[in-house]
Amino acid sequence: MPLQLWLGMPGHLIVRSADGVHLAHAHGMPTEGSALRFTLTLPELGRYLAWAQYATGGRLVTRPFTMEVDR
Ligand SMILES: [Cu+2]
Repeated sequence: MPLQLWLGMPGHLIVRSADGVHLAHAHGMPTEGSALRFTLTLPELGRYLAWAQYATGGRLVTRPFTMEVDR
């Protein structure tokens, strides 16, 4: 399903370090098909909690995930 703009952007990403010290926000750029690409520079290696948010089919979708930054 095609992406729709949400708050003026095709996608939003909130990333928080596991210890809560760092918080980052990035906007997604559309790619081929319905994928989103986020570019983000994080201050430290380690585990981060993330939430990607986008709109499609007339509804808002929030996808939580964790990621391990090791390089
Ligand atoms: Cu945003």
